[in-house]
Amino acid sequence: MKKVSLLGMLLMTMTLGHAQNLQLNDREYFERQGVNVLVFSNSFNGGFNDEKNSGIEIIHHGVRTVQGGAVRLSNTPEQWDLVPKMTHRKVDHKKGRIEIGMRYEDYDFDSRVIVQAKGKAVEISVWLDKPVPEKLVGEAGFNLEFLPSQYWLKTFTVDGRLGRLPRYATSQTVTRPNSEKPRQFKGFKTYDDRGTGQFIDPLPIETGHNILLASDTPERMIRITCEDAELRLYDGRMLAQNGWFVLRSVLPEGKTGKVITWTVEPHAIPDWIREPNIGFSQVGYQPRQPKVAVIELDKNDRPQPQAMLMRMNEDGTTTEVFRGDVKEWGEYYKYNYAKFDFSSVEQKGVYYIQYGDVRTNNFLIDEHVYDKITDATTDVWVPIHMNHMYVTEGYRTWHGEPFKEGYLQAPESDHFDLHTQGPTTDTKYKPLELIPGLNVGGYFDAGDFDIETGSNISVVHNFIRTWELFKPMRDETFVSQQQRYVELHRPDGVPDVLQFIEHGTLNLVAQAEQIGHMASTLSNSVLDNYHHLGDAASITDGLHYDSRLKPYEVSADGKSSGTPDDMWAFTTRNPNLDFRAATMFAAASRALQGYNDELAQRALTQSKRLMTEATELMKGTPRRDRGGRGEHLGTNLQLYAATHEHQYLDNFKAQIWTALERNVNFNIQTALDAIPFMDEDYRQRLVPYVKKYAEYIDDLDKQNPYGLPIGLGNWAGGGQILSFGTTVCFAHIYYPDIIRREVVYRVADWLYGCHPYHNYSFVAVVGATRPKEVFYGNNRADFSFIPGNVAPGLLFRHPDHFENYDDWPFLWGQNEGTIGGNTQYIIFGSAFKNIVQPK
Ligand SMILES: [Ca+2]
Ligand SMILES: [Ca+2]
Ligand SMILES: [Ca+2]
Repeated sequence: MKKVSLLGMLLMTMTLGHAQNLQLNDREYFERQGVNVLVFSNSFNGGFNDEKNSGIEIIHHGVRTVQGGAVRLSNTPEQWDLVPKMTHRKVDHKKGRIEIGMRYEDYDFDSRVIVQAKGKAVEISVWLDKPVPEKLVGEAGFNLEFLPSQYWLKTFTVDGRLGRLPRYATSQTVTRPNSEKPRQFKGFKTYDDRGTGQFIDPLPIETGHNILLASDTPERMIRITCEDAELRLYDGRMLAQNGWFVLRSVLPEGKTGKVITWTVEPHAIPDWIREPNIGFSQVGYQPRQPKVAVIELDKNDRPQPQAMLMRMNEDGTTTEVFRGDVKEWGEYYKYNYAKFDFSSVEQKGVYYIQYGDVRTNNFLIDEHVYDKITDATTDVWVPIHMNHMYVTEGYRTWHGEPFKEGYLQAPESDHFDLHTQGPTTDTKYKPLELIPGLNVGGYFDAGDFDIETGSNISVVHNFIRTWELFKPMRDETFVSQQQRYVELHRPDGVPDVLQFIEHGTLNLVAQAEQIGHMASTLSNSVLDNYHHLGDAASITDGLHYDSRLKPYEVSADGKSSGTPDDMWAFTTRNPNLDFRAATMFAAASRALQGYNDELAQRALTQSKRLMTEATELMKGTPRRDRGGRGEHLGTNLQLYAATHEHQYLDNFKAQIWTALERNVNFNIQTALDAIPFMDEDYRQRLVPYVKKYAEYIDDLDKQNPYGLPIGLGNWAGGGQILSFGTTVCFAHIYYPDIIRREVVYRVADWLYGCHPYHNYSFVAVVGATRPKEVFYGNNRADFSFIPGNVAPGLLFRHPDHFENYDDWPFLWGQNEGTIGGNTQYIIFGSAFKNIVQPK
């Protein structure tokens, strides 16, 4: 043992003791081993209001289990309850404290919160310069929210009384007059009070001054004490399935200065080190592909020098078949990364990785591991999202036929799903008049049930592209437009992709014919049915709304009701959208020719009309405002493909090279898409740009250990990675010498488990050993998934945390599958299989 002087030992002990206290670090959060306390590193965002991603947050032994710490206006805030605007954030490294200013514009109400490290705890104090406004007395309080899936079934004590947090919400509520309810976002209402004039307010589970949560579980244990106010513990799931456990103290009436002080001490397991996350493809590997596991390590961890690949034999024994060095890659945000390359193992079989004490799931090495990667998406996810149809599978009905009463002309309005209508309707219909014929075809947008026209246009394009490039003849779905009936796993003699093109086109053509142009969306008219969880057919009552009837009254003939639940068509004209629809209709008419000639003809008619009208409407609009960068390049190409009229190809040729000069990454996909229509000269002229793209790909290897464009936005970057993957596949198909085959595998590795946070596959089912188990689909309240869904993936939380919950489905930015994204996955998967499948 190395000799250490007494002074040295003393210094070491002091540093150690020091390290056990919470310190305000360079990334502006409080830190000790196992505990991070973030103070508005992520602030509330106006888009979808309370996204459960903001305020004071705690990352506890690697999991973000606490968020929402802020002054709030209700016991258990819902998504559309008002959120405070952050007015200032002062970080004082000297004093080890962070101050936040918060403002509620609607109530002219300001407050400040100061968070200060005090040993192993933080002190959170609320300061008021003016007393709580009269309207908010008894309502405004300081709240902190705890992730239900990490706290349910855990024990707690409040002032010495024991309890256990419930798996399901069953606490008590009261009703109060609507007049007492603080205003919700833009005056919308999340609830239908059924004519009672009352809203529901949860009662606390417990109240007291000293609470220890998760007293049975050291990694979740937190003690909160408050002397100057009562702590009240609520269950937010009483009002909304995505609610959290909430601890709050109501702000006192008539007081200013420091009005509430909490001491919050998250327990830290001594010398805690996060278990290594060994990223690898849960779908498996082909024998001759690169096989590199990326190992994510706690910054206090030291990499093992070597890892092993173990083979599982058919007699129940295991054999070490390979032992290789673990190579350090370096630091990426809060963790260190290392790689274990076992590409040399090519023998087919069942394997797992042994890294120190960690043994991974097993996985296959086999030529056929990728054969089925798109089947769950095309056979299950897509048909379940077919709107205006009854959808069944075996003994289970996924949903009845939704929106039988059709769609009403939206009046001038703002909307909760980011749409607006107005100032005019741009149609012949009066506000709230029925627009006939729109309840046909189309796809649910995502975890919600609207028809987002822009997405539906992309979806039809994606299906057409899949059809024309790869001609998938797979037939596993019965679709009857006449019966409005879909049955999964029942072949009907028609390739499913053709039926998907038809289904999307039916709704979009109906929009063009009935409205005269494209609607921006067909969506819910009231917020209280927008957050619907359950059978899509029960969102509305299926009866036409008649304002002459009283709410909830049904007419004598049983055909109409006084309940204003009918969906609305948002019809403000957007020539860009019309232009996009026109190109899609041209392509659809080509794809549907010989299958549904009548629909093909209708699509072509609308294509020509909308093209002429949109061009006319856009005259005088600067080019840059006409649908964004590169939009017209793609449009001209699609128009040429659809019509073979040379003017479109000439337009494309006139623009492509300047576009590539301006931005290779953005325009390379469109340039590649043109290759089938161009000559060898074009292919050659593209070479330098493809080389430039290859340099960009090489550079990604230096930026992160996964060698991929990882998004840091408020919606995780899965779409960006899929589109990168698709481009790489096409570039490899046309330029195999420049874009190497191994790059093609990176995206598959990432999707199927080689990524930060955990190593589960982001695609529900698909032959992976350990796919994710919960997604933000329309069955999210069941903590379940719809097979074939692709999660957006790793959500970045500032300043350094990637996250993908697999026990809590409700954060859309990491777990929602969209119809646009999932059909993009079908293209990526088809192109990828085309390259790697044994011919
Ligand atoms: Ca939507
Ligand atoms: Ca079929
Ligand atoms: Ca209705």
